[in-house]
Amino acid sequence: MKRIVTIQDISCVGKCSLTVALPIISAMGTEAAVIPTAVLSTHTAFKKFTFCDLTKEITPICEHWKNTGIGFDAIYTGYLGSFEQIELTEKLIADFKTENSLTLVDPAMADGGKLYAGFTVDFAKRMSLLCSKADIIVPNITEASFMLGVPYIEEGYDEEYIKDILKKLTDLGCKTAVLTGVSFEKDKIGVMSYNSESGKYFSYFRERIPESFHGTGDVFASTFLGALMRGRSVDDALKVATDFTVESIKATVGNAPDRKYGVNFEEVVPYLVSRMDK
Ligand code: PXL
Repeated sequence: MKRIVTIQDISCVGKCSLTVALPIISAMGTEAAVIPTAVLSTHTAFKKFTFCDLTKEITPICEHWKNTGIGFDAIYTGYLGSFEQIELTEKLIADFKTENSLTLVDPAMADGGKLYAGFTVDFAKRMSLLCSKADIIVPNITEASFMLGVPYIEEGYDEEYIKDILKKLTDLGCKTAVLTGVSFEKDKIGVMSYNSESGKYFSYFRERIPESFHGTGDVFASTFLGALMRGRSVDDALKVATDFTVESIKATVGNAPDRKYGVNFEEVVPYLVSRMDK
């Protein structure tokens, strides 16, 4: 069985970061080791939340693993709360990346044209340096815009615009860039990717569900990695991740107290598992 390590916070309620990554990657048949960067009572979109920083644990955890000879088939980075955590994540990659392993960076820090609470434009620039060390990155259009220092365009862009953003993202240094939340037609939304080695673009769209929920970026990234670890190609893994995210949103519409509480991905885990068997 493959083993990945994911570094991000644990928000106790709100279905994002580790409470999404762990169940999804496990259900898909890969061991998920974790480095929890902080414990929060909820994610930061709630009005109030408790916060316990775990930055000082990161180095001792990594040292123990190195001394024990523990290795990983992939390193998956998510929400990181500080410049120091980005630096330690770069060290994690330098220490544990091997020829055969994959580094997936989800620069989770913004959506809908806005940075999440507590982040700055300088932080987004710093995150772009972490992206340069990845094999694959999976920003949404807001995150990509902040990292590249270009204005965020909500709608009305064309394929050339997205292709240009993707190319600029790979120019940061990663092999493949995936942009989520891409929409060229009002009733469709999906992903577009660019592989800088082959020069090939790929896109996959589904029907737009006119509601948005917190944590869907984490559902997408976790599923994408889960599918890659099960040997799927990048294009196929993007389809699996997009479909599972859509099915999770569908399971939530009309059944959620508030968009902050995330999506009911748990209800569609059987669909995901059956898709992995095919
Ligand atoms: O899913 C993104 C995320 C993860 N972790 C924390 C967050 C957010 C988004 O707001 O606040 C703590």
